[in-house]
Formats: sequence, structure tokens, C-alpha cells
Amino acid sequence: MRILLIYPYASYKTMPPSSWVPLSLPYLAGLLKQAGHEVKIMDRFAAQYKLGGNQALIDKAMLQTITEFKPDLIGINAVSPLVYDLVETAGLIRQIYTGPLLAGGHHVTALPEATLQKIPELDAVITGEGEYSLLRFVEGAKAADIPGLWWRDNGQIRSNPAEPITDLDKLPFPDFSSLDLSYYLNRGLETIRHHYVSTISLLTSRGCVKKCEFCTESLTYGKGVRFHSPEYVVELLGKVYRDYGVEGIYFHDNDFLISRSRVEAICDLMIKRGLQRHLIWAIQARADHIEPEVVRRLKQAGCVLIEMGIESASQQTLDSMHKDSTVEINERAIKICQQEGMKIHAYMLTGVEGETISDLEQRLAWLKKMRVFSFSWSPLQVHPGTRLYQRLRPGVFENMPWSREIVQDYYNNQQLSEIPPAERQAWMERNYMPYIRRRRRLNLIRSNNVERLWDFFEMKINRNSSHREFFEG
Ligand code: B12
Ligand code: SF4
Repeated sequence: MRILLIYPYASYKTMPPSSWVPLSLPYLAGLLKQAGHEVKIMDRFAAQYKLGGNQALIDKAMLQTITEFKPDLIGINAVSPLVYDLVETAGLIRQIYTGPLLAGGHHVTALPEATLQKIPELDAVITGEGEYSLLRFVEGAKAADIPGLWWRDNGQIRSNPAEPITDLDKLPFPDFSSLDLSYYLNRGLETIRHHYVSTISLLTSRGCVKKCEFCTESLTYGKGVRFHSPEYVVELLGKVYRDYGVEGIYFHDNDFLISRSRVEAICDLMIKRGLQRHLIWAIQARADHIEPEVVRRLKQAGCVLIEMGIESASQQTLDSMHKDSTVEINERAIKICQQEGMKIHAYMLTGVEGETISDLEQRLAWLKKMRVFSFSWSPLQVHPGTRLYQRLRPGVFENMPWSREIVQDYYNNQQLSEIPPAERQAWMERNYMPYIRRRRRLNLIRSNNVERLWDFFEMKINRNSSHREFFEG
């Protein structure tokens, strides 16, 4: 069978030269290809790098792919802030294609029934991890035998519970060759923060043991964590290094350090194969798993950066979001990393309930006091399916139209903090931006050799002119 998988389009006015490689569709493609099917991925997000921010051109390229590839089945990935793109894409596809049309991903997992009710063009949706369910669908299994499937049956919607994949090592490697990697393999500063390198992202585990109120992870992956073996991980690392010549790896695991013995085994195997001589890497980890010996081992194996979900410098805020951590634990973890010469990236959440200007001041003062290498302030988003959504916005998404304007309005007007938007903007311009700009300049110099710096400045000069052509042409 020929299967076309599609990523949604998100418009980025100032698109970075590169970004994290998405893994969902390459994983689906890996298993389908292993079973003998032909698979293509149309990445509407990355396509804008070549086609500019012009959505009409991206839609045209997608329809042309369908006409030429003649898929027997189409599957679309959906995230909540872009669900209007799923609605529009499904409508466009149905103008030229009559075969099975499915969707999967975080949004679908959160609201499967509403997705089928609001998007009549879809035949079915698959919740949770999609690999085996999609394969069974493709191979013609009975609907009732496909885990996570929600389908239409004589005007009724029927469903089966999703089943997390228990033995992750049975999954073939993600098939990156189905993606157009020309965008993702560029050198960029985002993935391994401030290191101007070409990277690929990998996942060595799925799930999380915590239950932060705002997070969608346990919705898609169920309770607890499942692991790939160290041998699988290092084999995959070697393969992406050989196949794509990347300079770095970004591990997407929610907490890479959750099993210490496994981390040590991965590091030992990497060192045994000499991979630390060719690759630098970054991980995400919970602060309570940071210990000096572990950080030392990571460093020996090439890890240069640990990202932590610090979220806030206020204990009250951490407790209110059920973060199950303390300011003290965060400070201890940062100090250990600094003593061991490991860089830290702190994810901070902003726009939280009851937030005032003095909270912003406290947070910035804390980051300065801790001398955190790098940090980001992301606005809290209330995604459907999370416990935060159940508490603050129950039923809102289910009851609203999923048009571009209304979905964007939902995400743009989530005012939970006490700070009026104009006041926040003025504060950010005055206090945050000058500090982060200074840090970025310093970090760029500290994290790159002369060759990479030269390449970075050359890209800046060339891209500035081509960038204008992209977005104004
Ligand atoms: C890498 C990443 C990115 C990258 C790559 C984006 C891309 N094109 O995929 C970048 C940085 C560009 C990005 C951007 C955005 N992202 Co993002 N991203 C991630 C991240 C960290 C990892 C994704 C990944 O590779 N996961 C690993 C794979 C194996 O898991 P998976 O994606 O869940 O896929 C499995 C199932 O969901 C299912 N499945 C998925 N798709 C499909 C399709 C079909 C047909 C089927 C059957 C099954 C299926 O099967 C897969 C395999 O088991 C996740 C967090 C996370 N841990 O997942 C956030 C996440 C997916 N992103 C999110 C968001 C909101 C965005 C943005 C909208 C950000 C924004 N506000 O502007 C944009 C959208 C861009 C886009 N076009 O998708 C949210 C989605 C939340 C939600 N409820 O919808 C997440 C969950 C983060 C979060 N908790 O907030 N993102
Ligand atoms: S925010 Fe991080 S620690 Fe909290 S539940 Fe989500 S993945 Fe787990």
C-alpha cells in the first residue's frame, strides 16, 4: 500500500534556520516500511523553509504530492493550537482524494470524539501511540481489533481503548529518509542551545511518572515510563551519525535520567564506540535526578547541556501547578551542574494564574543569581485534555468552532495572570530582552569554535537577504 503522512503547517514569520526533527511520523513510517509499504511524509511545517511563508504554495505542493504519489491511505498529525490546519487540510484533500483519511497525535488523543464530529472528512482517528494501530488499519484488521481507534459506524462513533507499546525495542528505527531533512539538518542554535550545530532528535523512552497539571504527556503515553535498551539507543545513534553526519543529538525524553543504571550503560556504550569524539548531545531531565557522579558520566560521553523544567522560582507557584518539586531541589541541581562544568537550560513558565510584575522580577532576579547558562520563558498554554483544562476551561474546545480565527483566539487570549498584556510587553522589553540578548551573545562565543562562528555569521548575512525574498516575495 502507498501511505502519505502529513504534518500541519504553523506559520513562522522569522523561521529559524533549523529546528528539532519531529519523530512521530518517522516512527510510523519505520514500521509501515518494515512491513513492506511505501511511505511518504509531506511536512507542511518544514516546507515553508523552501516555499516561504506562503500557505497557498504549501497547499498546492501537498495536493501535487497526492496527485503524483496516489496514496491508498492518508494520515495527518494534529496538535491543538493548529487543529484548524487539520480542518482545512482535510477539506482540501477531499477535493481530490476519496480513500481512507485518518488523524492522530496529541490533539486527537485529547478530543477524539469531538475531532470526528467536527471534521466529517475524516473516516477515523487513532489515539495514543499510533505505530501498531495504523499498521493494523492499513492491513485491513477489523475496527474492533485496532487499539485506540475511534470510527464511524452507522451514524454512531465507536472506540477501542489505546494500548501503550510495551516493548519499545521491537519498533524499527524511525525512518528519517521519508522526511525532507534539508531544513532540519541545517546548523542551528535552537536545538542544543547556543551550539551552532547540525542535529537530529531521538527518543530513548516514552512517558513520564509525574503529573504536572498543564502537561499532555500522560494523556498520549499513559502512566509510567517505558524504555529502549541501551544497545538499541547506541545502535540508532551510530546509524544517524553515519547516515546524516550530524554534529549533535537532542534527546526528547521527558526525563533522560530516570533510570541511573540505564544512563550509565548508554554512556559506557557511547564511549566504547568512540561516539563522544564526534557528537555532542543534550538531554531533558528532572532536577531531582541530578547527582554529581551522573553528571560527570554524561560529560565524559559527550553531553554538553541539560535542560530542566524549572518553571518558577516561587514555591507557591510550583505547588499550584503540581510540579512535585521545590526551589531548593532546583537550586541544588543547578549548582551540581555548574560545579561539574555542565551547561543548564531552564524552562520557565510565564502567564500562570495570579502572576504579577513582582513575580516576573523575582524570576529574573533568581535566574541572574543562579547564573543559569540559558533559559526560555514560554507562555502557559491550556491544552485540551490536561487537568488544567478540566479545571479552568472544561468543554470550551468541544463547544467552539475549530476555525483558524477562533482557535488562535483561544490560544492568544488565555489571560490567567494579573498582568495586562501591554504592561507585560513593556516590562519584557525593559528588563528581560536586554538580559537575554546579552546572554545569547556571550553564549554564542562560549559554545562555538571559530569555524562554527564563521559559518553562523555567514548564514546570518546570506539568510537575511534570502529571508526577505521568502516572506515578502
Ligand atoms: C519536536 C516538537 C516540535 C518541533 C517539531 C514539530 C513537528 N513538525 O512535529 C517544533 C519545535 C517545530 C514544534 C513546534 C510546535 N509544537 Co511541538 N513538540 C515537539 C515535541 C517536543 C516532540 C514531538 C515528538 O517528536 N514526539 C515523539 C513522537 C514519537 O511522539 P508523538 O508526536 O506523540 O507521536 C505519536 C502519537 O501522538 C501518534 N501520532 C502522532 N501523529 C500521528 C498521526 C497519525 C495519522 C497517527 C495514526 C498517529 C499519530 O503516534 C506517534 C508515535 O507513537 C512535543 C512534546 C512531546 N513529548 O511529544 C511537542 C508538542 C507536540 N508540540 C506542541 C505544540 C503546541 C507545538 C506548536 C503548535 C507550538 C506553538 N504553540 O506554536 C508547534 C507546531 C508545529 C507543527 N507543525 O507541528 C505540543 C502539542 C500539544 C497539544 N495538545 O496539541 C507538544 C505536545 C508539547 C506540549 N506539551 O505542549 N514542536
Ligand atoms: S511537565 Fe515534564 S515532568 Fe511534568 S508531567 Fe510533563 S513531562 Fe512529566
